[in-house]
Amino acid sequence: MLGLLLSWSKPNLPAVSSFATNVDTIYAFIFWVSVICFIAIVGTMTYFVFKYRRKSENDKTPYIEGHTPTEVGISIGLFVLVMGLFYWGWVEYMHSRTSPMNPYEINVVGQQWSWNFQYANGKRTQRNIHIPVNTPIRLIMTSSDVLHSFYVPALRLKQDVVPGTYQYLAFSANTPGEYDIFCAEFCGLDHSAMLGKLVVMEAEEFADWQDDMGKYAKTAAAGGTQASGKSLIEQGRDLYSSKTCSACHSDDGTPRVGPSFKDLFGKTEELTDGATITVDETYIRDSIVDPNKQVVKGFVAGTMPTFKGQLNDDELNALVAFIKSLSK
Ligand code: HEC
Ligand SMILES: [Cu+2]
Repeated sequence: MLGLLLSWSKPNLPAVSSFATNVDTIYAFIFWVSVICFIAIVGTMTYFVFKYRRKSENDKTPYIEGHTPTEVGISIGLFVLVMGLFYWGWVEYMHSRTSPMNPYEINVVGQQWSWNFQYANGKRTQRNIHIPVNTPIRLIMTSSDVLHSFYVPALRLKQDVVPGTYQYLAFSANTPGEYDIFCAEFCGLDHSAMLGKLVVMEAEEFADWQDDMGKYAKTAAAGGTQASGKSLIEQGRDLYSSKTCSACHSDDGTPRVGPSFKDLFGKTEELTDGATITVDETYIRDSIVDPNKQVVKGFVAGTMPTFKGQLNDDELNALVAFIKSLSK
């Protein structure tokens, strides 16, 4: 019975994560609660319209007093129901925003009008993102121009990306195949063409695909895939020297003009205004493009020049990946 009700209200879409299945269950539950409430309310109303209709000219409406136990019961019952639904939805939502230990990370940059993906080994793809099956994935997402929204119906996941900051999504996909990606935020002329595929591959197939830089580099001209030959961390290390970060920041704990990058990621940083902050990707990015926003305790604001406009999103992603790699 329950299964039948569930399947009736199921969207006609593949569900390729446990998250997607749970979202469908919550959706079905809310749908059937609404149906039951609709029938109960409209049914009672219709019944009352007949039962208490005016039957003769001198019919007088009886004086009806409130019934406290019923009123309190309905209020508490609905409160419990609604808070229960909120809790159920919240728990599932948190699953999609917090990732398990050591996820496979991919950088996503939305851009008018395509999605760009950068993998740990430096490989890049446009439009299509490739991931291994049954592996925790974490997307570190941003936009290089306007608001976009990364939407994968098969995962039941949607996340807006905002220029200048990072958003995150965590999931794992359990069925190999190709699934649609849409941009769900009107972002300009070719918004409706901002399409792509989530390509879920068997783990070995994915490893081969990822290592195969040459073959995919050749398709770059066709708008397919590009490769730089260097891993994201190596690209970050190059920028660390070429952009003079190394003059003020060491990678081994030695104090210089600025704090060392060693063990920076994940640590609790004290700021000059007395606040503390846990160092994540967004904090590192902010520190680079807007150094005076959060000044580390014991250092002088204004010492670090801003790198705003001098580093593009790919370069910032590489620097963040490099700094993260010094904390493992
Ligand atoms: C002229 C010296 C100087 C240069 C060059 C410099 N920084 Fe800094 N940086 C500082 C100082 C001083 C601080 C601490 C004060 C603050 O937070 O602004 C800092 C803070 C930071 C922080 C926060 C560190 C923490 O412990 O919380 C990060 C991240 C950072 N810099 C990244 C970079 C990157 C990446 C580059 C190169 C693109 C760079 N910096 C170039 C001087 C510098
Ligand atoms: Cu878009």
